[in-house]
Amino acid sequence: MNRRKILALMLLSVFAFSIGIASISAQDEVAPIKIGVAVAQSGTASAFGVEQVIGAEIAEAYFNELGGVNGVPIEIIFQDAGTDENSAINAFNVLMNQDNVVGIMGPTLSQQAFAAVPEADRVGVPVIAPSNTAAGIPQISPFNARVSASVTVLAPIALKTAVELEGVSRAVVMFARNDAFSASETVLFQSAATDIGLEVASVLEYETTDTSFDILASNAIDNNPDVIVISGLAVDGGTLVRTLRELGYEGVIVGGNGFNTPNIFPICQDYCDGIIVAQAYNNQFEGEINAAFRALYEEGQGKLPGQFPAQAFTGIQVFVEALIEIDNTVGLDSFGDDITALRSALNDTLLTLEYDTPLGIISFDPDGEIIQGNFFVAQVAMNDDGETGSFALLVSVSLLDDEEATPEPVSTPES
Ligand code: 1QQ
Repeated sequence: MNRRKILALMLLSVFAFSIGIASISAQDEVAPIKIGVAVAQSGTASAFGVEQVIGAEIAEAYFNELGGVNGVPIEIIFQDAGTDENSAINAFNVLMNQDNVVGIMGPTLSQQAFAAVPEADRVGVPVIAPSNTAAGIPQISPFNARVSASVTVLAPIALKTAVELEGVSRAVVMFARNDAFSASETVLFQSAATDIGLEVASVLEYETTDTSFDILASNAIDNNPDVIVISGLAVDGGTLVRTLRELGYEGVIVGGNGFNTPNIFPICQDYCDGIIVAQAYNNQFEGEINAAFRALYEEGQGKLPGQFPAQAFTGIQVFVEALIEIDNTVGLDSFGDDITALRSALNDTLLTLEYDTPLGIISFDPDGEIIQGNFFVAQVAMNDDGETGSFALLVSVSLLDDEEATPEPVSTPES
């Protein structure tokens, strides 16, 4: 081969090489689709929020591995929504107006949703609530849907189980009056009590910011209840449980959705043992995507997932599958730079689909209320170390086909 030919070949291969590079980097540079996540990464609600972050991160990796939105990756942008209303409003505004996300999953608390969702409504950004369970959440805005089953569904199931399994008859009901979810849930607990013939001896109020519960707990115990039903958040609720037990209460405790995180275990420790709580997710639920989610969570966390990361995963799944549907029908490209139109199409589309998720098959009613069939009642079983424990499955409830099954109790260690 003469030098000219060698040179030509070298040039050709450099050219081919650079084309290769160009096409790879062009592929890498496809702008990802940005989805905002505004959950509590600070303050007391981070007891729930840190788990939601994990669920969202697993979803991001999982769906990108599957090809994202027809080859376009998703990118989750996190903004700490804190524990109060203003932090949630700020996080929403940054995500909508600076990060230009197509939709937002958040915030953590219903109390924050009533303040922050109207902001998204004004801009026209679809919001998926990962954990807002108060009555009226989907109705805040046509742009708001939730993957977190309402207190309307969960509260009666928990109370009915306590009556059936523990034979209780006289209740004291307690709730945090400064929290929208707790104030909403207690109404459901109280009416469910009446429906099933449980006497409510007293209804006692407190605030999530309270730190000493001695007087409140004594009041409750003085009413001689055999069941105490608590609607609060994780830190206050866990501390209240500990105080009730320290003051000698030995009856049944039913906790609301605020008790659905293993992050209560270090708070009430051994005293968490036995708390009965209704759940919208159980990690033993059979289904391909739940098995995949559970394995990824366990691989990263060394324990099995609870309800909050599962709902967060599901919220991201809803956005991804709705975006794929839009791409398959009208094409994402057809929106050009018109993010307002894309956000609106995303909102319309996500409400119409059915999703096979770790929570089971779900869909939405026209308001954005979740339609879900599978629910569970669990009982906290603490380990000997007094710091870790699990939500042991007591009852599975299938609402869509009206079938109720009581399986063998299964241990599902979340921590
Ligand atoms: C709500 C709740 C809380 C327990 C969420 C973490 O259900 O605020 O609606």
